[in-house]
Amino acid sequence: MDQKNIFLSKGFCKYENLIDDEEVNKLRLIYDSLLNDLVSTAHLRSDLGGQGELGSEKITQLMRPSSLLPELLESKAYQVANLQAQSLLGKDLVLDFDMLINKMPFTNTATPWHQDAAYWIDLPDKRAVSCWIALEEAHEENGCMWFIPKKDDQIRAHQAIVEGGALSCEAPKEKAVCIPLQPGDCTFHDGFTMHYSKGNTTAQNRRALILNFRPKDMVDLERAQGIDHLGERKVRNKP
Ligand SMILES: O=C(O)CCC(=O)C(=O)O
Repeated sequence: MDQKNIFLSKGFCKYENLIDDEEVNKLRLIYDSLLNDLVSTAHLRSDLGGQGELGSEKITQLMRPSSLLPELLESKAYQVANLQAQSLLGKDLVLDFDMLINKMPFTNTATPWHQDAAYWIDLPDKRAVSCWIALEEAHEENGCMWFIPKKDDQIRAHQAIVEGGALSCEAPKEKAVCIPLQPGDCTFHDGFTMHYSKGNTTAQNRRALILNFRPKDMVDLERAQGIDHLGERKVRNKP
């Protein structure tokens, strides 16, 4: 099966070498400068792992980095990810939002099982795909992605385990598939695909750049309702 058919049947797939080493290195520099800039990024970042103080988050989630650095939108990574997203779900897919999710060394904090669609408003066109790009080798010990093959587009009941933290749902964990990646590789997952990552038990950061794509009409509809992916984390989509 090719990647597109794997994605369409399971709700996720892996792409090797989405971006080359030169692009990985460029993105690492940008990534680190944003992570270390606690002033300009303060309004964009939070702790997906709970309520860590600014700069000492267990899992740093930094939303819309391209709002600070618009040149990211023209970068190779964003361009090729958008093309792949279009090849998976249609030519009308555009970037909805980007984010950085970093797991700091030895923080050992899992990202709980969830479906991304739980964070989003219920849109009439449900096509959406997230591209999770590894900026270093991602493996079980530092928190690579795990997915449960998708059966349908049903949204599960979600709740935040820690107030303000990540949303979580019950998941048939025995079906989970672990997807280790090399730097520059990525996974694509559908908004309804349950996924999770273990904590980072290593001495290095686990840096991932995540780009979410959906039909342009749906992005327009979101914006018209004030959804810009900068607001609080909460359940917006229920069974
Ligand atoms: O990076 C992680 O640990 C979680 C990423 C995630 O949940 C996502 O990309 O939707």
